[in-house]
Amino acid sequence: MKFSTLASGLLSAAGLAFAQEAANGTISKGPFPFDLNGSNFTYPWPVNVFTFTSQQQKLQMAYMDIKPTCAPNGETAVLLHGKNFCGPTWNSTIIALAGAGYRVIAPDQVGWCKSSKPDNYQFSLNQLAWNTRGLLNTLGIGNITLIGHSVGGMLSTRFALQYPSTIDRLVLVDPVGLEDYVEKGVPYVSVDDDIAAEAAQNFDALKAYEQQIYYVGQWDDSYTIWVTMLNNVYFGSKRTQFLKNQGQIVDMVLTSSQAHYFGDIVSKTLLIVGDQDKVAIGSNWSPPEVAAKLGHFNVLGPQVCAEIPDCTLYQFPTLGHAPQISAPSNFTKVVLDWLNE
Ligand SMILES: *[C@@H]1O[C@H](CO)[C@@H](O)[C@H](O)[C@H]1NC(C)=O
Ligand SMILES: *[C@@H]1O[C@H](CO)[C@@H](O)[C@H](O)[C@H]1NC(C)=O
Ligand SMILES: *[C@@H]1O[C@H](CO)[C@@H](O)[C@H](O)[C@H]1NC(C)=O
Ligand SMILES: *[C@@H]1O[C@H](CO)[C@@H](O)[C@H](O)[C@H]1NC(C)=O
Ligand SMILES: *[C@@H]1O[C@H](CO)[C@@H](O)[C@H](O)[C@H]1NC(C)=O
Ligand SMILES: CC(=O)N[C@H]1CO[C@H](CO)[C@@H](O)[C@@H]1O
Repeated sequence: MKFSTLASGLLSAAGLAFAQEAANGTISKGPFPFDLNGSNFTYPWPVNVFTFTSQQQKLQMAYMDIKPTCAPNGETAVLLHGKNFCGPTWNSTIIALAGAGYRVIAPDQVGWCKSSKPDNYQFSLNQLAWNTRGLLNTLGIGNITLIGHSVGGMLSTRFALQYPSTIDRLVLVDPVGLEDYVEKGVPYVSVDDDIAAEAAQNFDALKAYEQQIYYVGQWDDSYTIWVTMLNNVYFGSKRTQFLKNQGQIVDMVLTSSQAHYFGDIVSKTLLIVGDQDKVAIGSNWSPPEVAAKLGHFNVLGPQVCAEIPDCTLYQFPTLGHAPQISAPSNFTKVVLDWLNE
């Protein structure tokens, strides 16, 4: 019913149709090749593909669509991954939400994982939100609980601003861009430099970064699968396009700050941060005095939550950038307790 309201709105009111403009495409349930668009990771649920036209080309977004594993509550949760992640990194969150009656949609964004890696694409948060809203429209899904992590949290912020009437609740998990990196002094580096940095990545470098930044120096064997999944895309069949897309995405995050819009979010919001999180785009190429100012999630969490009109803050004192991976049961409890309020 919620979707028919949305759809009739789309058809009846030109103004709303414009406000709701989104990708329009088709769904395929495969079967797909083992290596789908450069990722050979076996996803924990079946992969479907949304095909749509964007920027004069056919593109595919891969996604998982998980049914509730208990009595359905009629609601849909949409989970947006971060830069070094894919839909499956939400594994434990998906299990918990489906177990609480939610239908769960976990897409891979264009430029990541099992989705298209276009040679020529103008990445923007607005464009990725347009793609994702189109997938949901095509599935007949109106209102959602939107949960985004890291770059996916920044994207969720943009999504909530762009399609406010389709958001029931918003959960931001260690989102990047709680601060405007450029405003704080991060020097601009070119997309070419960003691509070169992507090309220098390998398993050991990814693991070392994740250990230091995501897991506060700790390592658990259960984290290794996510480094392997990511590294196999870096060295997979779409390596060249992937490096370019990821470089473009770094540029997008640097140059598309949403930090000045938090006051405009109308959705009921839960902001979850790990107080030890230090992630900041550009901190590794900024002068030390600039880098020292960046990525203080323990300060940024309270500051940003005070700007969002209807915000609840949850801080994990001992955790870093990925609480849904490092403390999955604590994380899902915080999310479900808030959703059930
Ligand atoms: C989406 O595309 C299909 C096929 O071209 C068309 O029939 C349908 O009207 C479009 N829907 C919207 C909402 O634009
Ligand atoms: C997802 O979680 C389940 C339950 O803990 C586990 O059995 C499975 O291996 C996990 N899958 C991935 C890809 O992590
Ligand atoms: C979506 O949810 C919001 C918040 O609960 C509500 O204001 C809005 O009317 C709903 N939209 C639709 C299309 O059901
Ligand atoms: C997946 O891709 C990576 C990178 O190309 C490769 O090293 C690995 O062997 C592949 N895995 C399988 C199971 O084919
Ligand atoms: C997770 O919850 C348990 C049980 O309440 C608690 O002992 C533990 O400190 C929590 N861990 C984190 C990282 O919050
Ligand atoms: C750009 C690209 O290679 N896209 C492919 C992604 O996977 C789908 C499904 O197999 C293919 O149809 C696309 O060609």
